[in-house]
Amino acid sequence: MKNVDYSLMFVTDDRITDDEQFLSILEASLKGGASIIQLREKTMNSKCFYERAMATKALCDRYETPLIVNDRVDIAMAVNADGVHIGQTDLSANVVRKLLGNQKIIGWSVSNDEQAEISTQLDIDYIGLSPIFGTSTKTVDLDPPLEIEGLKRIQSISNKPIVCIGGITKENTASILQNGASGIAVVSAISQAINPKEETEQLKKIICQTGTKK
Ligand code: TZP
Ligand code: MG
Repeated sequence: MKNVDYSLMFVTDDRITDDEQFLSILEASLKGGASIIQLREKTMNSKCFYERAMATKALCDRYETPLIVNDRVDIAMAVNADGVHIGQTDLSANVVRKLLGNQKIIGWSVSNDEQAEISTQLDIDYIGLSPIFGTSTKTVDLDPPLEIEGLKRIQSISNKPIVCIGGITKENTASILQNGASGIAVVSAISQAINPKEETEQLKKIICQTGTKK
């Protein structure tokens, strides 16, 4: 599995603890056209994380949409997810590649030019440019927003597909895609929407109208 559509990544919201509500939002995002799902749980114990990952994988399979797991290579392997997203303080990309093999997706967070430079040497599939704008969804380990200027710079440094995250809404999606990103990753735009399916559809429409870097 590779040749991934990064255009619309829904990153699940770990503030939603109720399983039924969690799965209902996930399914709405899949119905609305999310092209890839990232399961992100920052506080769950391993048992609960695994159970949520199994349920998430089953739903993603039903919609033939790839699933990647944030941070946890063990959970990704346990549920046969399509890959992982790792940050600067997680296992190194080399170690993760050894564990997962060549067919899986590895995303790596980049928050500055130096990390973008390093990313060119790594065996990873995309970089998660973080944060592009201000956000209140992530509160720890958050660098200053890169804004469109930062995206333009990093785009000229990195040879990897760029998926932007942080404070992305319908209003700023087009400018991100017009400045070199291959996709957007959103939490609250979808998870906190009154109608998550409609919101996903609207984001998808903007993405289709604007186009993405391949
Ligand atoms: N990493 C950088 S910003 C962020 C993560 C997980 C949160 C993005 O959430 P939102 O609600 O889309 O701003
Ligand atoms: Mg991480």
